[in-house]
Amino acid sequence: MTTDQTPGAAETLATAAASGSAATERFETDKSPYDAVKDTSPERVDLLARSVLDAVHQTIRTHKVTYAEYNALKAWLIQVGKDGEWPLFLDVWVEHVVEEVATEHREGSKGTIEGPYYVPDAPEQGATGTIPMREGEQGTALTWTGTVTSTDGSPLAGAKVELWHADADGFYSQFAPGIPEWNLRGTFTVGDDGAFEIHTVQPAPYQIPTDGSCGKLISAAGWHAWRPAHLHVKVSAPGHELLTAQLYFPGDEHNDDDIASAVKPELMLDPKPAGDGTVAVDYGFVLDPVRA
Ligand code: MBD
Ligand code: FE
Repeated sequence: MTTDQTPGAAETLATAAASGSAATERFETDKSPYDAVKDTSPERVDLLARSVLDAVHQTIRTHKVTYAEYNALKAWLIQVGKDGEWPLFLDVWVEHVVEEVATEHREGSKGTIEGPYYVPDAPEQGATGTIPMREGEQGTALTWTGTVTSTDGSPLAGAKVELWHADADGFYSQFAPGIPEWNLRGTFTVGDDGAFEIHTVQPAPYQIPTDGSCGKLISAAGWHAWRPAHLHVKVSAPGHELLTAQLYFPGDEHNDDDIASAVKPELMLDPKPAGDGTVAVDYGFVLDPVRA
């Protein structure tokens, strides 16, 4: 045992490894991914599969990939599955382009990726409420007000704002052990005026787990593992497209080099001191009606 390895650091490593496989288990409980594409034609599958393989073949030819590199890739891909890190890998390095394509027609609020740590049905807090948190939860208290409207400006009564985020140590409840089940996860349902008032704490910058296969890629490539501090939301209302977004904070050193490429200028929250040691911000959402 080395002297610079504190018990706290060791706990952090164990926790990071667990988060990856917890995300895989959660995704596996959802049986709908295949149902949603059951009518996809063989022509479409052929087109997409060939297109991906062509890109791989092209990479090998262009860069003269060796057998040693091919075998290292094979070993690494096997290990990503064993580590349960496919959700992490895909959401960090692929999802942002899927989100871009899926939402390019929208006129309402910009969204961004969901990431691996959403859990549906977080406890209801009403239009004004405090997200579930522990006694003495670390982080500056944040009051967040806003409204949910349609693209024509009308308030969307009954809209839901589902909020989830990491704690000050970068851990998400239900994915890291030792945190109350719904900690920093809540559902806020707006009234007739479309307004909400959410009380939470400001999150800290976040490092994706570095002790598994994704971390191995990051260190082998000389990248970093950081995401800027962020709040995750899903905003929904009847007859409107679901908005999945994240909100960021100006001045975060990782806003310009998010490992997950999920920051957009429209997604900045700029809380101001409220005078009592807390901060406050106003930021609302505009949802696109579902097209006929
Ligand atoms: C996260 O918290 C996250 O938001 C993303 C996109 C990937 C890994 C961890
Ligand atoms: Fe996150």
